[in-house]
Amino acid sequence: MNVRGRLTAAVLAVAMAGTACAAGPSDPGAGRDAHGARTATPGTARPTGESGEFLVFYTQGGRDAAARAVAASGGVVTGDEPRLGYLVAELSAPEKLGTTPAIAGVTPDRRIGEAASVPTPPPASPPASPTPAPSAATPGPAALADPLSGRQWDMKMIGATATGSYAHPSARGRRVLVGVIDTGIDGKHPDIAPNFNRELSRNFVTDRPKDANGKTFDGPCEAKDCKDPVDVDDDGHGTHVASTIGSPLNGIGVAGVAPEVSLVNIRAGTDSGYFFLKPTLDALTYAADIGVAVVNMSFYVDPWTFNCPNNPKDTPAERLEQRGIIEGMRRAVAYAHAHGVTLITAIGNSGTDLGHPAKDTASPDYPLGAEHERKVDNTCINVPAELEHVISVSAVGPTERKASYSDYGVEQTDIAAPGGDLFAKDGRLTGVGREILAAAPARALRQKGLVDARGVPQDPSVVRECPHGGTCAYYQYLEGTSMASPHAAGVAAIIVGRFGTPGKNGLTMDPAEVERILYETAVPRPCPEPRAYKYAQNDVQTCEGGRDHNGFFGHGIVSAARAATFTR
Ligand SMILES: [Ca+2]
Ligand SMILES: [Ca+2]
Ligand SMILES: [Ca+2]
Repeated sequence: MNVRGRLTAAVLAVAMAGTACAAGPSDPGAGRDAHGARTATPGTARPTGESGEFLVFYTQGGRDAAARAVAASGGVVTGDEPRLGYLVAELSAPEKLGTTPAIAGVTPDRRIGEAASVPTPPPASPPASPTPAPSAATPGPAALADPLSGRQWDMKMIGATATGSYAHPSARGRRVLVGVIDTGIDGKHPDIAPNFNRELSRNFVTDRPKDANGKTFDGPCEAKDCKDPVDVDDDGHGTHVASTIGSPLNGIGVAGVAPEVSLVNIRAGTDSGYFFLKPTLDALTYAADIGVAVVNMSFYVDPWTFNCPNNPKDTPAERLEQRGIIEGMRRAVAYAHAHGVTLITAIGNSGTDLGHPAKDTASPDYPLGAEHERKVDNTCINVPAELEHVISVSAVGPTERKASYSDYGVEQTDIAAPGGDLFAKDGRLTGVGREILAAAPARALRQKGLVDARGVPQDPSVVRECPHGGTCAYYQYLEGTSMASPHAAGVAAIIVGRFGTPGKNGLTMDPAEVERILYETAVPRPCPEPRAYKYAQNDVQTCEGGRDHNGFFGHGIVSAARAATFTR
């Protein structure tokens, strides 16, 4: 799974073995998508298993040649996405397209079968929680700390506090659309609702109960057509990310970096935490088309941690698939960037120097259990973290030490932000308080057994808050570069809020300028001494670069306080 956050202690012990995985969700889009690329003919139900549908990326001017090659291989073109230069096609022998010069990559569209074969789940409508009225009035200084703010060491570190950035009403992200490309957002959570933009939110994913081999994947569908509403997050990852970016200053729960932003759920992740190519492309083009100013991407595109264009250890079809992922995401990111979207991503949780990757043990992660160890080198890339125009964020813990799980490397690390670190410097496992606290959906917590049927938390990572007379809501400690990235996205939103100009649905600003100010306002942090930093017996990571830019912290740790007062 490619969500870049992880659960706390128990999971972490396993994760320390080397892989980056978190608690993950989700699945790619089904049926129609709002922007043109017709996917499959509605009604052509596939029972279970993989779709025979593929995204065929063609080179510039190569559309017709690609279509002819599809036909010659016995395939049928069923759709077209000219913005990103690909055909959707039914193929039975994708590897046959590998020799066509006009074809840049061929990646399966891992859609699912129709809902017919899906067991009907309980109606499970989430408990209605009162939706606070939009925060029309700006809270006075006295109201500027929410009840759980004392636990938010991360916000203190970056100066998102009552005496820091919150003290500047123009630096709270008002009129800035932030797109959360993730597993969804619990739009009814009382500490999300006031800033949740339901109108613009979209879900490009259909739940997939089982994987291609019949193993449980997303599990039973919660919605009757297996398509979750836009205010649902059955994993919790996306809600956590959204809360860190923009939970309101409303007298309950936590507060986000930019507490007046407009949070748009642009869902590309499955309930189970997977982000396949097609919904991710759809999410990026959608964000660009509606005028989103900042997008957070706390994931990598499944099923490959490292995408190798030409690894002799991979089959011809696998090579074509990985080329399609690289090329498709490269085009989608360029499209979004050209439309004014500042793109921010988690760098990854493998503790790997992305300039010197040597092996990948986690791929392919779909179908379940298909991963195997293979050698990789620096021609293989982690997507989207290693793409041009994408700001990659590494994670630090409460001592500002880079967390051992965080990927790094002077080649790809742009900036650092708090993501949590359960391990003290002496290697001791410590309490969840060293992780990031943010909003969590009640239903997801119940399904994971973290909250019991009576609503009582069953794990120290979960905090329940029951405001005077109001409905109880939940918050959860998580850690990962998934949790670091939204801090940077929040600061980017502060910058757009201060310097942006009116655009399509909110303020807009040249992403290159946002990026420049984000780096200029970061607090530089030098490499540790010695540079070969020893986290544990066999875990030595080397920080390259100077004070103003290095492989552990990039340009430094993001600062909401400095962004709030920066003058250009
Ligand atoms: Ca679901
Ligand atoms: Ca709050
Ligand atoms: Ca690299």
